[in-house]
Amino acid sequence: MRTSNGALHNGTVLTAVATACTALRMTRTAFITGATSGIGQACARRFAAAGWTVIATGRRRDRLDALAAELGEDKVRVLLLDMSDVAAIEAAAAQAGAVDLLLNNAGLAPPMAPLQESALAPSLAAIETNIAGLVALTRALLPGIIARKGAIINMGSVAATYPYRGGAVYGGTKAFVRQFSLDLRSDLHGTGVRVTAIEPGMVETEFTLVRNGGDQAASDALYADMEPLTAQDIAETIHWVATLPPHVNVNALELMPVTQSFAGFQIARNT
Ligand code: NDP
Ligand code: 8X3
Repeated sequence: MRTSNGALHNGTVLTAVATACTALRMTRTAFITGATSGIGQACARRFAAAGWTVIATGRRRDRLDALAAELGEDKVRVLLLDMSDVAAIEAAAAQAGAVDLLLNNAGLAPPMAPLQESALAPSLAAIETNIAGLVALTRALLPGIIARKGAIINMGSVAATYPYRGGAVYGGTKAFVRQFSLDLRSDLHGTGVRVTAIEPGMVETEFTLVRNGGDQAASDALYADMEPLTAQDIAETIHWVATLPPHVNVNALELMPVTQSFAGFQIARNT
């Protein structure tokens, strides 16, 4: 835009320079938590295939190394990171430097027992990873993300919206993720940073195996005779969200397998 004396408007110049700088930066960097399995691993593959540099994190070193060997050590940087360790999170963020995309994917669910029949430790582990770790990492990486006008994509779940028996803590953590994502958008107003919560239903990964303490038969039974979403479905969706034009923000995106839908309320009767 030109002013009346023909000079380019300062704001327009700055925007043009910023866009040119972004375009000139050959590769973008995605920091992905929980890249050792399931959705995070599929996202690492999807973003690396699209030319991004991926910082792949998780607790299982052998899997991170295998991923780097598969995708190329020039494309994948490996960072061992336990999302329940705030000091380690801050150190990892400092090591990572500025990133264009933070995918807060690492997460887990305690076993599906009603709270009154449950052990406390698995619930606290889920809260530490799904909530505390996510907040700590986001906060630590934000200055670099703001500098790059980047994006944050948080893994929520349909469990944030639709309650089920035995899901109080897991659903509660994902409801936090949804609200945190929306409020963070307000904090970041005017920075150009985009924030999205992705909220899938059933995706066949190691999620149910972990939730059931390694019981493969229980996991197989949950996904038997139906067609769950795949980790690749979610990776494709996340890549789409991340590569929309910079003026478009998807606030929250819920998706389910066609073969999963809703059941009604339950009623405890006097008889
Ligand atoms: P997986 O169990 O296959 O993957 C979970 C990932 O999270 C692993 O890479 C694991 O890495 C990582 N992780 C778990 N705890 C920690 C921790 N303390 N520190 C660091 N990394 C950790 O499950 P999904 O791929 O399905 O799950 C990914 C996300 O998607 C989770 O947030 C989950 O809640 C969410 N989700 C899953 C759905 C599903 O049906 N599968 C549906 C909706 C949402 P490692 O063990 O190596 O540390
Ligand atoms: C897990 C989704 O549908 O298995 O986040 O509860 S579901």
